[in-house]
Amino acid sequence: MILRRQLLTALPAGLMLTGCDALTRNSTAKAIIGSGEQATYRWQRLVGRDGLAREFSAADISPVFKVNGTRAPTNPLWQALSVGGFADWRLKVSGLVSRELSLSLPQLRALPQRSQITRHDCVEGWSAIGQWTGPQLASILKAAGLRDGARYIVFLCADDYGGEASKGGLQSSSRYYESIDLVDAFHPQTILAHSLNNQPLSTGNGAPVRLRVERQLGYKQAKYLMQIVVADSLAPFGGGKGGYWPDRGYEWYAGT
Ligand SMILES: Nc1nc2c(c(=O)[nH]1)N[C@H]1C(S)=C(S)[C@@H](COP(=O)(O)O)O[C@H]1N2
Ligand SMILES: [Mo]
Repeated sequence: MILRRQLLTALPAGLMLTGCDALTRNSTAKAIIGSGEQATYRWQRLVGRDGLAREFSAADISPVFKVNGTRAPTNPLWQALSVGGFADWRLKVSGLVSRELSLSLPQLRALPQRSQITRHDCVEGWSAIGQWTGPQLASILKAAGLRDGARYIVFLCADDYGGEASKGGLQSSSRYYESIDLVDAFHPQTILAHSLNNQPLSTGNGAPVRLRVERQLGYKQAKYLMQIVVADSLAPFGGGKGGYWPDRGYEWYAGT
């Protein structure tokens, strides 16, 4: 509280705190607090930032939800699972957990479900609104039990992505992955979605299950999930920056 007060008294008179989200979206406030990812991250964590991403109504749902990045994984294991209707797909949960889990699609569907109509914002300049359904990540993490030292949840995907050079992608293709901190992991709108607009996820949109972490940009929404690792450090994964795009210079904390 002391820290927050000191920060507030540093704000110029006339800038009212109308709500964390309103403030963090306000570019003036952002500029005053500081620029860049670290400042956004610290500010949002400082004020708690447990607010919800905006939810929309069914009438707002985009007629087509664009497919971006990988459109169909070439990984033979994923392809075999897809041919089998994902009956043999299992989501592994490992790392700093008390109990490792291996969850089937029916098991994920048997957990309490959350549905949310949200807007997906890609850094490439397009947005789409869709309804996502699946269990909250929190219920899965509670079932696994986090051990001491747990700081990050890392999502390992089935696809290698090479990127498109014209879009700043590169170079060497490597396995897609992403990661979030525990605040986002236990946020109520953070779900493992198996459905988009009440249909099982299409191949393009990330079948059989993808992450939805609604307060962050498109590239955090990892598709084609295979494994979740609870970790104390991001260093061992990929290039060490916490995600396929963060390894290529994008912000790890991609708050909107
Ligand atoms: N596994 C995986 N997840 C991914 C990507 C990808 O290429 N592979 N692309 C990301 C990007 S940049 C965006 S904008 C969204 C696109 O999701 P969509 O294809 O459902 O629109 O997925 C994100 N998650
Ligand atoms: Mo994106």
